[in-house]
Amino acid sequence: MASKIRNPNLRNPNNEELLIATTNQHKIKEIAHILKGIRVMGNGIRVNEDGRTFEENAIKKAKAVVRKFGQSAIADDSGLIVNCLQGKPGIKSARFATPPTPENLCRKLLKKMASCKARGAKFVCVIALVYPSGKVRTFKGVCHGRIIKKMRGKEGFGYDPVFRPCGLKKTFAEMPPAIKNRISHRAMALKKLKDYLAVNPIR
Ligand code: ITT
Repeated sequence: MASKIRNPNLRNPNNEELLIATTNQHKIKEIAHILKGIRVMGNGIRVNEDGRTFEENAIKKAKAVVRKFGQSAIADDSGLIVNCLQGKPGIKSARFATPPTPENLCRKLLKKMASCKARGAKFVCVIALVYPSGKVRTFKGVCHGRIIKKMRGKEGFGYDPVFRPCGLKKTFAEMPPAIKNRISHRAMALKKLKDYLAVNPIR
């Protein structure tokens, strides 16, 4: 359930903006960049992400913020699915290492994959849009790639230093944010949201 309020803006949301239910500042930055033309504001309420799927967790996060403010909100649940690890870390990507710094996450992943020859993986992002009426829409984006053997680059967050998208030579952490924000799982999901909002404006 919703427990801890982490964003100081929580008490004074601007009703004209699209609320994003996240506690992750990197996501807010990427979402704001990708959703150019739509004003966005992060409002994170920590929820227990105990869903079985990205969809369930994204809906749960968005619903917590909708309950708090009585206005529509979106949430992002995302993660890395690695083929040779039977889909792990998957929906548990944020909590795969302790503390979950990018360094720790990447190191643990590389260690677990030490003997993996096939290094295919994909990032998945599900954006949930929840209305005060309870109506829910979800939008999914996927970015296929490979896990390289050493961390490379300083941009981005999470597993970016070890993920190289298909057809490109650089990891997400080596490319300018503008490039990642054109091709990422988050960009794909948000493009579907944007297309939906163009036909179904919130107000
Ligand atoms: P919120 O739940 O508050 O939004 P979170 O970071 O806990 O923040 P998730 O539960 O969706 O978000 O966990 C997603 C994790 O997957 C994230 O913490 C990263 O470790 C990883 N991840 C997701 N998208 C990523 C990306 O674009 N680049 C690198 N790692 C990513």
